[in-house]
Amino acid sequence: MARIDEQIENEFEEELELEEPKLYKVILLNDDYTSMDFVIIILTQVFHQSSEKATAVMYKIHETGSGLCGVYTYEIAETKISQVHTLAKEHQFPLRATMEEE
Ligand code: TYC
Repeated sequence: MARIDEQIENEFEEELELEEPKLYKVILLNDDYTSMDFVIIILTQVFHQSSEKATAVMYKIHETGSGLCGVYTYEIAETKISQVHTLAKEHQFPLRATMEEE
């Protein structure tokens, strides 16, 4: 029965293109030059984190080398990464972000 339900669901999904999109983690990397305040600004402005959460994530990155900023579909993750790199370049910081499939 479960097999038939699954088959019917698959047929519907194929017809309606309802497959869940893949999700990607956007990860910020530590470096020795970007200021802590700038990283907190990035986490609040680009990733919409509260200042408490942004501060905790910034220290996690500082202490362990990397940290999770958010989880998005591919295009949104790519846009966030490009915003981070553009803002970092404008402020002359070497801050880098990357993504990993969930
Ligand atoms: N390590 C940096 C410093 O000591 C702070 C920092 C935190 C840099 C997180 C990048 O993604 C980063 N100023």
